[in-house]
Amino acid sequence: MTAGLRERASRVLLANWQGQSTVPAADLYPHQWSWDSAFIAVGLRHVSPRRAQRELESLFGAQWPDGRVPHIVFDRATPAGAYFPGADFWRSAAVTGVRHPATSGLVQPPVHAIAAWETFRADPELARRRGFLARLYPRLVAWHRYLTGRRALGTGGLVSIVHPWESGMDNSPAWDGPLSRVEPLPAGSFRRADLAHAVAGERPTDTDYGRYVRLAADYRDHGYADGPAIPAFAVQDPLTNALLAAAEAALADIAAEVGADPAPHHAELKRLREAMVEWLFDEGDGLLHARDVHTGQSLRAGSVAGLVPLVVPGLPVADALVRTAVGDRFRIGETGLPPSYDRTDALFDTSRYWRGPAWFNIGWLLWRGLRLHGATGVADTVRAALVRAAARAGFREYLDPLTGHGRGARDFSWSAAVTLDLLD
Ligand code: 9YW
Repeated sequence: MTAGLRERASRVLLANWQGQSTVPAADLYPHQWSWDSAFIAVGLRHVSPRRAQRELESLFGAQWPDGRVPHIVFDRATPAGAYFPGADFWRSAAVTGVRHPATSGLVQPPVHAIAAWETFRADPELARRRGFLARLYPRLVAWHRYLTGRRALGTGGLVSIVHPWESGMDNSPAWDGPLSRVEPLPAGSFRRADLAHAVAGERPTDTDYGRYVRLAADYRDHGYADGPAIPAFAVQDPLTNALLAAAEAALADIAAEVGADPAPHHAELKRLREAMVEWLFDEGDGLLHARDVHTGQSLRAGSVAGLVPLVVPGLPVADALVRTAVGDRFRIGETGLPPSYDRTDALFDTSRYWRGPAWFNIGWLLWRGLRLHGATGVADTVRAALVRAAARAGFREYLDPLTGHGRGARDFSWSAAVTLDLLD
């Protein structure tokens, strides 16, 4: 059944390549997205190591002077109305100047150093000849320092995100509580371009969007300054902090390769790992939970983001997370498809975006994390299920976690990319 799958996945990546970077999905997401590019590079390295390097280089070419890597880099050739909120909404030139690429002002989870290291490993000779890591290393360092410096809101030294879009899991039920404090903009005050390409019942609601747009506009109107006031939505997210910790481990490898000192990166990994366990881990339910910066309260929820810390080397609570992953709430050992939300919870929804569906990138992260901590049998089940789903449903944006049926956009880049990596 997997015959030809590699070729089909490669064709998706080639079709979505725009010359310097790859769009997540041709119609729905016609620009470059930050964490998508990282997952895309991980797959693209099997097709063209040079393109995989370009993918990351073009993203970091849009890095802001303060070190942030924007969550969207806009393609000037794409018509303005094709995506909302577009470049005219974010007005990044007011901060970065008109000669800089037009971008959003938010960030996405920092999986880039992991992708850079994997991309290097695909063809070290080419990478060395092009100075790939030598040029990228200082930019990755600046990116991580932006997060640990400017986004260390709240106690514990963990990184905070200031918008649900920054979590990569926009409408996760984990954000329902803090979002309820945000007054949504009326639905008629903006035009949702996503609904021209997607089924409304599988997307965030208009009220969700009203809140997203309000938060983004407020951040923009404060010049994207991180402080002194804390934005209305500010949470310490386990997925963001876990990927940063794992990325510090990758940065240590990169540092050693380019002749820099890996020690600060090992120290940062250790610091983040300890803080995550101390502040976000809940022994009672064997999961990490986001923490609300405003209230200091744990946002207890059943988000799969709480399992992603499995990617962190040396995580002392890994066994508990594996038990949760295979337990009733996620059943990953049986199905192999990780639901984005606890399947036993009343809020679980098999088809609405990050409120239940299984996503390929999260599956890939869990596959890596499970292997890292010796749960190879479960990791194999995840790998087999993702490959089977891709073969049956195609490279869909997300999947019904109970049936494996495809949902959302077709020919979705990161779905094709991580499948290529799983097939390797
Ligand atoms: C949006 C592009 C992005 C992903 C996010 C996903 C969605 C909506 O699509 O965001 O309009 O940005 O939630 O994780 O990066 O694929």
